[in-house]
Amino acid sequence: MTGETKLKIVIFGAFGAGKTTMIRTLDPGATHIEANCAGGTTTVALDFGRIQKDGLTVHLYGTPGQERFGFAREIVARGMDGAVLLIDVSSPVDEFTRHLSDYLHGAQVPFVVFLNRCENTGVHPDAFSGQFGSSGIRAVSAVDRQQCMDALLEFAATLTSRSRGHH
Ligand SMILES: Nc1nc2c(ncn2[C@@H]2O[C@H](COP(=O)(O)OP(=O)(O)OP(=O)(O)O)[C@@H](O)[C@H]2O)c(=O)[nH]1
Ligand SMILES: [Mg+2]
Repeated sequence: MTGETKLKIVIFGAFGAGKTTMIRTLDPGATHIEANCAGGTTTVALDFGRIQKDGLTVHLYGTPGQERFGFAREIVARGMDGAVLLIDVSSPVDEFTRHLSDYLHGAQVPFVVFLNRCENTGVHPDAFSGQFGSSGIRAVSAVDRQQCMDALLEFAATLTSRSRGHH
């Protein structure tokens, strides 16, 4: 066994939840395939970024949040070691986010919930706990590099301890 561990982590979440922003924050050199939409851009295929830390390489993929890009989500999800469900706490949990949560539970992949936009005033991240089964939950802001890095590496560490001995 060599010292290098590679992980594929895929970020899911509804339209505009902040997936692309989070990957850009974690890896300023990340690649994005997007289209213009009202008020900004939307991911039409994927985001890809990379994080390297202490012999660990995380390949980070972002999925499109629009429901009609389900085929792209399936392709991007293949072979993932872990998943992040990103939730915008500034609006109520929608049907599609619940669908993603059910899908990830069914996929039997380790997954964690990141609550986004927690820096906004008047939001109540605590109200979201317990809504996504037994998965871990963490409050972040996709524009805060330190918070995103801590949350992602903490999740990655749970995956490397699970996979130790299998690779
Ligand atoms: N203030 C603040 N704005 C955010 C945060 N995360 C995302 N945004 C903004 O929200 C908008 C949508 O963010 P994106 O990162 O494009 O969202 P997405 O989940 O990739 O969206 P799709 O690819 O369309 O599903 C952008 O204008 C971001 O700048 C955050 O944590 N705080
Ligand atoms: Mg996006």
